[in-house]
Amino acid sequence: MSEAEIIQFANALFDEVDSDKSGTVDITEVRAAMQKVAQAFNATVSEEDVANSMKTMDTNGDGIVTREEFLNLVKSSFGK
Ligand SMILES: [Ca+2]
Repeated sequence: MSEAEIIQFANALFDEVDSDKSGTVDITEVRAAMQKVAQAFNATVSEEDVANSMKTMDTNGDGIVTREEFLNLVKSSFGK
């Protein structure tokens, strides 16, 4: 994937997780998204899993994940 494709992918993913379209993702939305994915695999998500994911994405630790934080995470995970 090129960087432009990665950004496009990350933006689409963020929009899906940001179910109330507030422009930020909070722990409720992270939990809902993770549960949706887990259900598809017939797995369960613990509060610890949710908290860990939140900690990874919320790089400045203010309790919400901005689009910028999310894009940076995806870029550092899949980019160069
Ligand atoms: Ca944050």
